[in-house]
Amino acid sequence: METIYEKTATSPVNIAVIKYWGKRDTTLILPTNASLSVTLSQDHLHSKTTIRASPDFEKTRLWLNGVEDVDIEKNKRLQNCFRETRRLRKEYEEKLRKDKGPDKVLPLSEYNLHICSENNFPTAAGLASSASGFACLVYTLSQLYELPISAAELSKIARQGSGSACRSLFGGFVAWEMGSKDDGSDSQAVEIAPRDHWPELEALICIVSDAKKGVSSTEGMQNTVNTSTLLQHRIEHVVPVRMKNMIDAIHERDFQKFAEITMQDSNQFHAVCLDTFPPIFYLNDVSRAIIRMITEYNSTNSEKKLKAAYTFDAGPNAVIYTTSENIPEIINLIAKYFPGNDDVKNYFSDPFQLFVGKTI
Ligand code: 2P0
Repeated sequence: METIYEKTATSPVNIAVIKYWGKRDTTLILPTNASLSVTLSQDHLHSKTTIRASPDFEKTRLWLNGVEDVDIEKNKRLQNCFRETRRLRKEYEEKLRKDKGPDKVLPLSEYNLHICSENNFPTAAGLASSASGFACLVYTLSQLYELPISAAELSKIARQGSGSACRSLFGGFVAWEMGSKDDGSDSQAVEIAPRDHWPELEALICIVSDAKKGVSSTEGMQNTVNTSTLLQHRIEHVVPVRMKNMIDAIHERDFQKFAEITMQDSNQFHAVCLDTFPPIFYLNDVSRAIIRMITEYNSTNSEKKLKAAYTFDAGPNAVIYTTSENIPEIINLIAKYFPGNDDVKNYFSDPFQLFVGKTI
C-alpha cells in the first residue's frame, strides 16, 4: 500500500483598492509601488488546493481545475514556491532530527507531490485567480510541511508565485509593502485591519465577461514599466500619498475617503494602461456603463455622498464597494441599467454577492 500524506486548504480572493502594476525585479517579483487590497469572504470565491506527498510518487504533478497542462519544470514561479517551502521544510527536519532523534522525522521535503487546485470562479478573467491560487498553494504546502512560519514570511514566498498572491495570505485589509532591499526580504504583506474592523463594507462583483483576458498582467505591466511616463509619476508622487490616506480611511472607517481613493486609483491604473505603448485596454463598454451608473448614483442621491465605489483590475469585471445599507438600492440600479439579468433578480431571495451574467 502507498504511504500518502495529504493536506487541503482554501484561500480567498483579494481586490486591490490601490493597484499593483509594475515590477522592479521580475524574478523575485518586487513591485514598483506599494498596494492595498480588501480580502473577500471565502464563502463564494476561493481557491481550494489539495496536496499529497508520497515516497511512491515518481514525479511532482499539478492539476488545475481538473486539467494537467502546466509544465511544472519550466514554470519558474511554481519552482520558486516549491524550492522555498522545501528549503524551509528541510531546515525544520534538521531541527527536529536534533531535538527528537533521526527516526522520528518524516523526510517530506524529499517526496514528490501531487497537487490539485481549483477555483470556484472564472480563471484569468481579471478576478485575481493567480492571487488566490498561489496563496493557496504556498499555504497548503506550509500546512503539509508543518512549517513554523508567520503569514508575513509566507507572503514573501507567495509573492514569488504571483505578486498579488502575497496579499491573499491575510483576511481583512492588507497592504503589500514594496520594500527597498534588492533581495526582497522586506517586500511582504501586512494586515492593516482585520475584516471585523469594518463589517458594513461589502463588495459586489459584476462579472461582465468570464473570457480569458487578452493581455496577461505579467506581460502588460512590464510593457507599462518600459513605455509609460505616467507610471513614473504614479510611482513617485501618487501612490505614496494614496497609501497613507487609504490606511487612514480604513482605520477611521471613512467611506467617503475610501470610495474616492478607490475610484481614483482604478481610473489611474487604467490610464496607465492606456499610456502604455502599444496601449492596453481592459475596460469594455459594459465596464464604462457601470462607471457611469455609479457616478450618477453618487451624484444624484439625496445625501450628496459617495455611496459606492467601482474598481476594475486587468479585465472588464467590476467590483463595487459599498456599505450594507445601500445594497438594495444598488441592486435595483443594476436591474434597471442591465435588465434581464437573472442573478440580479434572484438576489433578494438568495443574498449572493456575485452576479454571474454575461448580459450585465
Ligand atoms: C492588483 N493586478 O493590485 C493589480 C491590479 C491587476 C490590476 O495584481 O505578474 O497577477 O503574477 O505578479 O499579481 C495582477 O498582477 O501579476 C494584479 P504577477 P499579478 O491586484
